[in-house]
Amino acid sequence: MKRVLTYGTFDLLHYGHIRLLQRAKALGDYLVVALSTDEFNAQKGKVAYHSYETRKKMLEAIRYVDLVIPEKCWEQKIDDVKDYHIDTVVMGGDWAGSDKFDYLKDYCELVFLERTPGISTSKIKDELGLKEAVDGIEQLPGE
Ligand code: C2G
Repeated sequence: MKRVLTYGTFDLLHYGHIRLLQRAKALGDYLVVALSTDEFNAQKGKVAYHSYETRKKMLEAIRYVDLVIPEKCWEQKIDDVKDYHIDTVVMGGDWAGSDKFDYLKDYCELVFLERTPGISTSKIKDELGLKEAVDGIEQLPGE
C-alpha cells in the first residue's frame, strides 16, 4: 500500500484544493492530510474563515481523503513521514524549491503538482468582500 501525505490550510474549500487531493490520492492508495491548526495558521500569518474542526470535517467528507491529522508546526514533517509510514509527500507547485519541504526528499518521494490556475482562498475572500468582513471581525474589541 502506497501512502501519500500532503499539508495545507484548506480554508473555504475550493476546486483547486479538490484537484490537488484527487491527484495526490492517484499517486497512491492512502492519503493523509496534515491540516493546519488555527494556532499554526497564526504562525503562517493566515486567518482561516472556518475553524480547524470545520475544515477537518469538510476534508473527511472528501472521497480521496483517508485520514486528517493536525499540522501544528513546520518541524513535524519528518516525524509525520515516519509515524504514518509515508512513501510520498505531495504539494502544489507553489511550494517547489521551498526549504520547508526540499529536505524531505531524503526521507520520502517528494512531488509537486501544478496549482489549479485562477482560484485561491484569498481570491474568493477578495471577490466576495470577505476579506474586509473577516478583518472587521478581527478588529472588534473584546471578542
Ligand atoms: N492549491 C492548488 N491550487 C490552487 C490552490 C491551492 O493546487 N488553486 C494547493 C496548494 O498548492 C497546497 C494545497 O492546495 O498544496 C492547500 O493549499 P493551502 O490551503 O493554501 O495550503 P498552504 O496554506 O499553502 O499550506 O506546511 C505547508 C502549509 O501548511 C501549506
